[in-house]
Amino acid sequence: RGSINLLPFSAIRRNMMRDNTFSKKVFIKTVSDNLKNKYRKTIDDATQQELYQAVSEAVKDVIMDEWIATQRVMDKDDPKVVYYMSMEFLMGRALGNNLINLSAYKEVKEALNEIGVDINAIEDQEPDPALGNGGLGRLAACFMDSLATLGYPAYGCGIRYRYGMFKQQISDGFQIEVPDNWLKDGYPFELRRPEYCYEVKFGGYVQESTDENGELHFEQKDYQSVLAVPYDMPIVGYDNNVVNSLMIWDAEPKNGFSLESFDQGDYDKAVEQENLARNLVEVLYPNDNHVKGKELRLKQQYFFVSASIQRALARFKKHHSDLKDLPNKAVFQMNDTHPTVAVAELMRILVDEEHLSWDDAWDITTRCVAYTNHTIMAEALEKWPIEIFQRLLPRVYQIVDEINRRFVMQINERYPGNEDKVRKMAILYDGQVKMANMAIVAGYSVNGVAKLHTEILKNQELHDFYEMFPEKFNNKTNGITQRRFLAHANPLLADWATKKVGAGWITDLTMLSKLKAYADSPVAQQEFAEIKRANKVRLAKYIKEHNGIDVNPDSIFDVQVKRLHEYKRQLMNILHVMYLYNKIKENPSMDFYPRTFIFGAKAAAGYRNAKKTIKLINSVADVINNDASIDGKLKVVFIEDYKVSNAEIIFAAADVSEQISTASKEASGTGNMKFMLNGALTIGTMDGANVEMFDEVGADNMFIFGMSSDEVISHENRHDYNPVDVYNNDAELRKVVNQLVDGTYSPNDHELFRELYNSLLNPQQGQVADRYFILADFRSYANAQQKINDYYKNKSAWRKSALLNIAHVGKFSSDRTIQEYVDDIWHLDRITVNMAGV
Ligand code: 6GP
Repeated sequence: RGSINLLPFSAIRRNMMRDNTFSKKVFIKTVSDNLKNKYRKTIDDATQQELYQAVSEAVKDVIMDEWIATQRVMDKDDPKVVYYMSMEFLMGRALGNNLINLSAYKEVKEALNEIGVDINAIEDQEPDPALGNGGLGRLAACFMDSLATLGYPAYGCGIRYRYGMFKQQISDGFQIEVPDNWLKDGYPFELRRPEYCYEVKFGGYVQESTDENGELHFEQKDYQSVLAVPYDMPIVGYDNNVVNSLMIWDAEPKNGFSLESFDQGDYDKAVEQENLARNLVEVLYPNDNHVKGKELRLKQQYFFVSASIQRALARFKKHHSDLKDLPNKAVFQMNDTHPTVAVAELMRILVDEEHLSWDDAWDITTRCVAYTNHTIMAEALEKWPIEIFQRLLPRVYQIVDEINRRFVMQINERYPGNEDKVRKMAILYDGQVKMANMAIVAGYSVNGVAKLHTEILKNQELHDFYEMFPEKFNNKTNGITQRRFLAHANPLLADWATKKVGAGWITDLTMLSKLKAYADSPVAQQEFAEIKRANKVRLAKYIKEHNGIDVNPDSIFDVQVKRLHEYKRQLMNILHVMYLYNKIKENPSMDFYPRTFIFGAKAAAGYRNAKKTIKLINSVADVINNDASIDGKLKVVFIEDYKVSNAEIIFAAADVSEQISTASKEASGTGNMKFMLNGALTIGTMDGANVEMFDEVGADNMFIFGMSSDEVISHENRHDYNPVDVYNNDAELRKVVNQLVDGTYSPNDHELFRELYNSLLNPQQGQVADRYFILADFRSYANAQQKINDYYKNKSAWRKSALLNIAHVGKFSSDRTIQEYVDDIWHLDRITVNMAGV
């Protein structure tokens, strides 16, 4: 074993190796033992699902050793830990990713191959755990991957929703939401940890009492409570033996029927506690960049935050007795305002349970919590009616009230008599608890997620706070993990890159800059083109299987995949498709490179315009795809149930990446980076991280169009944008907009798309016409699209640009982002996990 420890091989090899060669035999033996013990089956009669479970158990066996070793190091070294608190973790499938990070993917693939098992089919058996909506949740998942890979001690803290994001079905062109029971077959990569249960209390009232020393005590009485039970998921670092944990909390009734309640004869209350536990973690709220102040959601927030902080403090106390050391050992990063109640909960525990003075508790808390803002969309700002907050969390509310009282004093000191400042900045105002304000007041760091976004926060949205606390504000441009989105998603390109520049890019994405040397090489261009084509064939096959549509892999694959939201402007994209279709019909011989427009997007269940946009895309697809007269030049595909697992296939196959949000609205975007990594060229606005992509890759390799964020914001402030003018002055655009309501795409119901039409031209009460400047930007969008058409014909130029995109993607690794968080905010030390002797 001694010699094996010297080898730079992953753990799976160590376990499954004999004489320095990977023992496929041992691996297969493990799999078949698992099948026998779990199902009383052999490899030959096992189902694919059973094989998936058995393979996963074999892989888990390897992970467990590293997980134990990592925990041992954490116990021994007692390093500072980041707790990444997030309502959402959009992890995607684990099996393939774990194998990649154990650097055992190829070996296992071959081993399975030898017994006639296709690893892709096995991977497809895994549910795609969608415990998140979109960008915010996926970012959290990328961060977990990078933290482990860089060797930083971290816990993800979240909720184990029984039902994550719904499964999307398309029926007659409409979205239907179907529950996604991801746990139904059992999830092999989770570990129930009943030994770390905590009680979380809701409701009741606060009883005040004075002890013999005259000290005040506060006790929550007559409450309902649940037991929070954590499930840990391993987060495997890349080839470094580090395995961090994602702890997601399940809720269970405290002890079935609580005895105390029975003593009081309060049967109803016992039943309520049962129901509370059942409902609490039942389902993820399916809104992206939007909140509705639902009581159950506040319960979810407090539930996972309270449990996570209790577990963090218990860990801390194993090594320390003085809570003043907490900021040296723990930092709580709040992923948007959703976990902001952490501020008050930590204060409550320090003051009520640990008996610290308010000032000491505040000093500790404000050195332990930090806040990330992910959006400036007003509808995403969390505000809770005081009535709900106080009823649900009576003691926590008192603490918020005191934090607010002291902060308002501070505002008054700094701006005497300025009620406007109080109105804008107070935590409690107008009968509401404003979570962002609490996060900023308590957090020692406030960060945006791209340069432009952070500037907008400082200069507009959060300007008052910036003036008061400039030192808190900082930028952390988002990133993505290349392990999932290149190594796993695009093995052909990954191997090719490794051949050209070595494997270093897997943990240092800037190494891809060496590809610049190949950008002009005809051979490299050709190789890249073949890989892209193979990936397009793979996606075409997926589309054929799932949508029944034939698409031409030699057409331009033009892709917009992301949540459906008006500010992301899928509507502009499909209007432009309608516009192209009109042009082709009018002039069949016009110069036009065949194009396949691919969409994928889930809409929040209650978001009417978003759902209508999905229907519109499908209706346009129906008409265009069935029109033989255009000779297949134009195709439109809406991919059902867009999720992490099919995203991986989609990014790899894209030629054109649509990043067309109204400037200033997309805080960063991360899909944009995944496309770039896979050699797609971006058509986009100067919004979010597009701006920084532009800085990296330059105007020659990206198609920028549309109004700047300054222009958008100034129109918004001056209320001087009138889409009717644009409509009147552009006949082609007018025709397209009219087609929304003339039956071209809805012959049986001309009114079907009236709401979309109205959103552009006839605002209903309380709305703004074309709030997202679709008509304003349309012409410049169409022009940029025309440039793409022309440029693509120049194969060598296009491929060169694609290669240059890949070569300049280095900055957008989440490894870089995490290193910045560590340097500027978290101040963590790396751990080293040595498997010698394990
Ligand atoms: C998203 C932003 O919309 C997106 O631009 C960004 O890349 C992502 O967060 C990660 O930072 N925001 C959300 O998903 C959200 O719900 C509250 O914000």
